[in-house]
Amino acid sequence: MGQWEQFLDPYKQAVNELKVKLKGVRTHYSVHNATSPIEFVTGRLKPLASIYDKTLEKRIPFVPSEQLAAEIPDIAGVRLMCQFVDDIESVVELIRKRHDMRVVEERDYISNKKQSGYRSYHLIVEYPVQTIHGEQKILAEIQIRTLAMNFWASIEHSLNYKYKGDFPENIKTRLQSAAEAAFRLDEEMSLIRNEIQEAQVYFTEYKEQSTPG
Ligand code: 0O2
Repeated sequence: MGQWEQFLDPYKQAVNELKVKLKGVRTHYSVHNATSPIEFVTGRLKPLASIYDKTLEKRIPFVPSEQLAAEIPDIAGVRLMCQFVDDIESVVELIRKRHDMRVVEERDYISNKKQSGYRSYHLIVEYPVQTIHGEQKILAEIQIRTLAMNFWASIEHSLNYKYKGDFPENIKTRLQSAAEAAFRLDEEMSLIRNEIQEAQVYFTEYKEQSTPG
């Protein structure tokens, strides 16, 4: 097996485990008839090509090493989407309290949005993976954002891929105003949060009643 495959294996394991565990949080809320602050969960292993780009940016050798693992803390990445901005703090608190991972860094790009318009809350956690050689603590990045923030970030990410960060002026302006619109959407939804959640409870009960068995 290749050196990279061996190096990345625990990261792959961590992404899978974190996805199962954090999806489990959503299920626990549901069985206790409570509204989950997590709407959905995704995860990915950073592609080797993106790891390579990061090593160039950070001027570090592109070899599997402790230095690379420390400098690129998002090789294992999990994303948690929430319906409302206030849910983000609840999710962060939930993760801070867990005993199966340890938060080592927090970046609040919600209070301090990035120049691009990007908003999200990032946690770097230390997560122990059980390997055949014993326990290995690895770093993973958990990004927590609303559905609106996620929509904006996904679109911007694909455009970024096309323009390599060098956006034409009109696209840059559009993205800035789209980020503003996403921010306002989050604000509007927060104002009618109770109304929305009551409707969702009603809708879930209705679905359960009309499901045979
Ligand atoms: P991918 O494809 O998601 O893996 P640093 O170098 O440590 O100062 P860095 O590495 O940018 O800062 O870390 P940061 O700011 O925590 O951001 C890491 C990840 O957040 C990015 O990973 C993106 O997923 C997301 N992100 C940050 N800024 C933006 C942005 O302006 N637009 C979008 N769409 N996403 C952003 P990667 O490695 O860039 O990409």
